[in-house]
Amino acid sequence: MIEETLVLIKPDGVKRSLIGEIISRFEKAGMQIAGLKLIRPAEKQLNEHYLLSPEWVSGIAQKTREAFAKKGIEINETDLQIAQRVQGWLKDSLGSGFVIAMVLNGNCAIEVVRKLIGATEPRTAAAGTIRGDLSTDSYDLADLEKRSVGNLIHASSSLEEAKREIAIWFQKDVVYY
Ligand code: IDP
Ligand code: MG
Repeated sequence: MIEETLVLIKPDGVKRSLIGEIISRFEKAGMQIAGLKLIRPAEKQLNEHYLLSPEWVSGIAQKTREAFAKKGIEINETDLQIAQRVQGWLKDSLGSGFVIAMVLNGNCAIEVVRKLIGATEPRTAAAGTIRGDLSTDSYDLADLEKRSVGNLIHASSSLEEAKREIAIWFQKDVVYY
């Protein structure tokens, strides 16, 4: 099935001059660029992109609690407090510089792009993936430095997420093939 997905090259990728390298990997895999721009995200876009939905709040809280439990630390915060803290880091990070926003179009674009970018944590992302090849950042270092993990890219992870996110970053100026 031909799909569209939203990809952001985050400020860490733009600052490291990895725009060409990253885009070429998507193109070589057969993705078409259906929309592309270099922008400084507005506060409204940051809030909409990192929306505090109930699913995201409980998911991120659970992940954070589990990570700290492994280190023998119990977190005395509500799920919402944990999620707001992480959301603050995410907004600071995505808002810290210029971002490449693009819509990619292709067969099974959502699944294929997620495969190409690799797992969320670059340290454990497989070699051959964008995150695995181009970064070494890890959750523990990010938590220590009170920031989000620098993993170069955002990509939608479901059809619903793609639809919602494309509308945040692109108006009707997206050109589809
Ligand atoms: P994804 O980007 O692989 O879809 P999500 O779980 O949607 O990962 O998280 C969004 C972003 O939040 C990640 O890309 C990463 O930058 C950051 N992030 C996720 N979990 C953590 C964490 O435990 N510590 C720091 N940053 C995190
Ligand atoms: Mg995600």
